[in-house]
Amino acid sequence: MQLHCGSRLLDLTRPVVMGILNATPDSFSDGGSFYRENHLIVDLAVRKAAQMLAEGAQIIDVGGESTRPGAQPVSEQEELDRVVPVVEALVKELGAIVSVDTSTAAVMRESSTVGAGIINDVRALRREGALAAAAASGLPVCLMHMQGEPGNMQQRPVYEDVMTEVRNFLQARAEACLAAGISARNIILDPGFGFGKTLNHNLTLLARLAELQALGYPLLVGLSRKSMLAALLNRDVHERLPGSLALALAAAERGAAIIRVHDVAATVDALNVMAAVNNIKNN
Ligand code: 7PJ
Repeated sequence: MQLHCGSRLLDLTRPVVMGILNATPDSFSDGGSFYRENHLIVDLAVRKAAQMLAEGAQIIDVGGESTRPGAQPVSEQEELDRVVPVVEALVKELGAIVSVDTSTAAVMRESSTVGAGIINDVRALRREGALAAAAASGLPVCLMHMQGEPGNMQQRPVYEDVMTEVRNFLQARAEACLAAGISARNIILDPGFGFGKTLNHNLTLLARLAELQALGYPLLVGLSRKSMLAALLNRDVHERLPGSLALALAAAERGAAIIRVHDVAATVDALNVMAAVNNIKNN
């Protein structure tokens, strides 16, 4: 299985790591890293991305909107100013496969113009103009499930049957993409860990991830440092690496194709060890 990410090919025969690059002043675990006196320094972002690529990341995910619970919304212009120069620099200077973490049509359009390779939308292309912008880009799209909006999603998440509801939502969004002219081989699905989910919802979705694989699209998971680890282990955000690795491996064992993480080197090591074990098992 291969994804055509603009001019780059991404091989998904084995799980790959997507490194997180937050071009935000306020993300929950590493916001503001590339800001000095309130100004985004593109070069600092390029250096961080270069390090993640050297550690084995195959994709760099650039986001300009913090979606942590309760985060402030960002204007379209502000998001463009944060994201587009970073995407452009990563493509030009590093030749990286860049995914752009956005729900905003204009950001999708301008990012694809400067060489983005994947559109990653936590709102699954439900915002006005997003479906058309994504279709016009010709790029692969990641459709994520979220209950509610970042401002209210963790207040009281309720499902009758979380697995069925997430699966039906993702299937319906994939069908909307097909109807809008997006090719089936350009669709990636994501259950959206932590986006309107209790600990139990998250664990159920992870334990039963293989059922989502049955929809026939590659799966992306974002579990890195998420608050489900606070609920499980009572750890601060910078003490969540061991827990994040366990979640990454659990997801990879259940068929996740793309693992979105902050800690690239450690995750690549863990996946390589898992692959070595599975290689023997399958012989
Ligand atoms: C996710 C994401 C995720 C996808 C964020 C964080 C919050 N995109 N963007 N999946 N999470 N596709 O990193 O904790 O889980 S932002």
